[in-house]
Amino acid sequence: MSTEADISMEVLLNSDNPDKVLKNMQPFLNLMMCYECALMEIETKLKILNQEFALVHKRNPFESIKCRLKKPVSIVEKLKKKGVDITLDNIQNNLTDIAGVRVICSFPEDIYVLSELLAKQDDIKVINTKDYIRNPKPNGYRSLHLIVEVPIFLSNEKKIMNVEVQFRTIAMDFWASLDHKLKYKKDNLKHPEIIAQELKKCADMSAAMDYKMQEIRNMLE
Ligand code: 0O2
Repeated sequence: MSTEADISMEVLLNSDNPDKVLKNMQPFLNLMMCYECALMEIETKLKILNQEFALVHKRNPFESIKCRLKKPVSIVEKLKKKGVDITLDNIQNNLTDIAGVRVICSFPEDIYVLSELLAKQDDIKVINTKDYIRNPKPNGYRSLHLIVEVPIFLSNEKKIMNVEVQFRTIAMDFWASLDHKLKYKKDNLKHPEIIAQELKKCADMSAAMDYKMQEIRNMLE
């Protein structure tokens, strides 16, 4: 049975400005608030680990952390691509990357140390892992992706929310931002395949550099 919120979600399909429509929808805003709280929980957990590492091991396992909520337009696009109706339930049941945290580490080893420490916390449940570092994508993309469930405590309920946590090194992040540009400019390029080949070479070189620098760090320690 369709709820009122689901029906108003249908309005989006015919709207020229889904961002504006969605911003006026309280149930949607409530859901987004929950995802934002989940982001804060994960960010705090990671910052606590960083703080402890700085004191105990005299190093920071991550350099920076970025949190983002998926934009309404991208949510609608992704649901359409999946061929499901645009409803709040479908957002929660079909999309696991509404809340996204990107953790940028200096060294590949730190990615695994940090992700394991996060994963073993007793209020966290890892529901999916994609290791694009041990198994890079054919284009050279490297990152470790975890989908985790984290509880948030509101005034009258506890909710379990999904968060996508992407771990990558500074070099992997630098590469991914350039690759992202290729994705959007592809149609206007004469030879996108040549750029893709060059990017793949860069991905392999920077991965080699990541591991070489890690070896040096380990020798220094
Ligand atoms: P945005 O704007 O970054 O969020 P799924 O989310 O599981 O339905 P998929 O593609 O199987 O879809 O998930 P996957 O492989 O885990 O990738 C999800 C996210 O990883 C992407 O989000 C990107 O952020 C990043 N990513 C994956 N592959 C690549 C790549 O080849 N290059 C770059 N630069 N980033 C990549 P979105 O939704 O695409 O975009």
